[in-house]
Amino acid sequence: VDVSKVHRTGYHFQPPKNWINDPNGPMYYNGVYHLFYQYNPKGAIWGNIVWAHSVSKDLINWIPLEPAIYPSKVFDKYGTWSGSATILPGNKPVILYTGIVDANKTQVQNYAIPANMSDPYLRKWIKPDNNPLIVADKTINKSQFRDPTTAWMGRDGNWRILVGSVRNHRGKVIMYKSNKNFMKWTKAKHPLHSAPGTGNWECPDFFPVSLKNKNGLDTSYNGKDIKHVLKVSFDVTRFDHYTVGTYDTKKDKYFPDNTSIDGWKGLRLDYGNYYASKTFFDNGKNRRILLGWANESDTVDNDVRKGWAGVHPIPRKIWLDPSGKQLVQWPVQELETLRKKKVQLNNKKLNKGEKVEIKGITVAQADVEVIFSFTSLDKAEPFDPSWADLYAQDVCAIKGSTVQGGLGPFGLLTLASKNLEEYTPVFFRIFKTHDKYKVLMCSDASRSSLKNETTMYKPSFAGYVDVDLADKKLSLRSLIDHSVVESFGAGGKTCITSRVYPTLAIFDKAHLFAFNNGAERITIETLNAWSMANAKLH
Ligand code: DQQ
Repeated sequence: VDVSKVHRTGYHFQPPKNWINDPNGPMYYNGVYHLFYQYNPKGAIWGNIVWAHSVSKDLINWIPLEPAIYPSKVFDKYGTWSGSATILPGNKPVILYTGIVDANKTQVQNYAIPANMSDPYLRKWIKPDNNPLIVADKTINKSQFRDPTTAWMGRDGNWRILVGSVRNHRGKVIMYKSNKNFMKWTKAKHPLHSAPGTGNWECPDFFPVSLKNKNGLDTSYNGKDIKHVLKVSFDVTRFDHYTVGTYDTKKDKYFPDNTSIDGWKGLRLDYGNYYASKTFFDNGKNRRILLGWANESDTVDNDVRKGWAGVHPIPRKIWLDPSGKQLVQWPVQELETLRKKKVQLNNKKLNKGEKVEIKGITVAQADVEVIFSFTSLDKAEPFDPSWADLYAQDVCAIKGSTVQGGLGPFGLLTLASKNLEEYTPVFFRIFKTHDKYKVLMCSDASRSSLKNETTMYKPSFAGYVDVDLADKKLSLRSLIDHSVVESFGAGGKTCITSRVYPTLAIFDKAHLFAFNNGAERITIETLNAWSMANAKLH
């Protein structure tokens, strides 16, 4: 087998070769979606970073263009790092990005504008000579000062942006304000928000969400019946953490709600391999879209051998759950245009220890949606109080898919070899605490590959699912794509992306099962699974 091909994705975004990381400056402009991303034109490891550029009509099929922004000026000679796009009044897009100006990684914030507004793809970008727009003052650590957000306009008519930073382990988002011309930025009196002991905050994202419906809101929108979300990528945990809260426009500060834990133990956009994400408002379909990055979990040597590293998860629509406590995410509907052959299962019972194989589709490249049900919660296992301090991931490592339980584990065995030498289970397990139930969702890579190079990362990713079990149902959707298993629990309340590298469960040697390993009988109410066509990625 050709190592460069066997784990490549069929419909998750990746360029033909080399290293990719963060999505940058996503926007919908004149009917076209723009995706820029951190890219190394020279190899499969991080370095030589430029803003590669692809455009799309549907967020799934992409047309590659030349890099839009690359080091060329004194204010970005050592790197063009992450940033965001803002569409200014008069329909004028502008990009803010971080330039690296010296070998000490000194960071400044620059802007770029389209060279030719009549080019529908906006291929060429100009970096005017009045850059940089923002440099760090003496109070700021200038090598931890990056990733400007999309700007929003306050009621006073001034623009505001955030830049991620840290001081004495306190992560923070520093706010800058500019008048209408977008060119004159001054630091606000206070950071919009900060939290002790969280380390450097990368790739901040700050946006309003509706309390009324699933529609997205323009980033500058402010009014009744909304909440704000602050997402930051924690350099130390390598997860994208967020809180839901209130933006106090008088104090120009953000206050997380008391239902949102502010820090490492808080909510994550994805409980797996997902980082440096960014949203944008799609005014074509009135929705907010989330883009992210899933790094490899293989060794650097293997990345170099295969000649590529990094993929982007499927763009997700994102909105506030009616409870107001968390976000919900779902793959954009356009993904469904890739669905080909379909198989279906209805009302299939699974007793303890039973599994059923899903056959007849290309299960190494598939979209699977399933609804499980059960008749009683009585058999739920007690939640060990000593686990309260653990991360969900640690509980999943203790209570894996083969550890028999009461209510669960049940779910899917993805990218499985025929005799289960390899498999990546995605499953639920329901626990009972003193007064309620706790639903654990796992995407466990620990048995995903027979390759056991010591540095290969095979984590038992997991998160809890805050779901009402009154109807005794749990749904799961998994997007399987050779080395990606991207899963959505309970309609997108908990999401987990895993990167896995099977050696046997590849192409048509891969198998897919639904299983139950709990004492309570589980019913597959319906399972729909589709072969997925290749997306046009390059
Ligand atoms: N990646 C970029 C930085 C950002 C980091 C550099 C996050 O701007 O902080 O490639 O992955």
